[in-house]
Amino acid sequence: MILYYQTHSPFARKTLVFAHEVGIAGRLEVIHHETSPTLRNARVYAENPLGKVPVLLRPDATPIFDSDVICAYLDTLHDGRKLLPQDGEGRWQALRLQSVAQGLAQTGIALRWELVLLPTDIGRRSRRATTGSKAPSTMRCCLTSVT
Ligand SMILES: N[C@@H](CCC(=O)N[C@@H](CS)C(=O)NCC(=O)O)C(=O)O
Repeated sequence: MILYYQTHSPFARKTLVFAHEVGIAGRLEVIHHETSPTLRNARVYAENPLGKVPVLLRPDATPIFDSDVICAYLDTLHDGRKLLPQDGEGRWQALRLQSVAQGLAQTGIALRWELVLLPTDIGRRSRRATTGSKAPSTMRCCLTSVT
């Protein structure tokens, strides 16, 4: 299987960490693909209509995307303890934690765009606005909620 990946993507990293945790990382060929709202990547768009990584290319099956979907799929490929239990309270605890991870990744990416990547004039206005932004407190709340 091929994983379209981007080293600075928390979503892509989540899938690779998951693969390591369940012991199947050796089955993945990880290929770095640079893609962003300002850099269209045709190879990524060919597999994911949203143009985003991570994407998992499966042999003899359609590609799948979205880190949560990829993690759920990877969890079906091993016989060990499932990281996403099928039922019971363990399932809701795992999905709760997954939501926190997803929220942290989204907030982190949004902050990076606001503070680092936006053109200077927009960025300057944005940085002023960020003083009252809820992003830092979202980060704090998410981290508190898992500790
Ligand atoms: N919900 C998706 C989000 C994936 C995502 O936003 N990936 C970013 C990299 S951090 C991306 O590929 N962005 C390219 C774009 O927005 O065009 C997931 O969990 O996989």
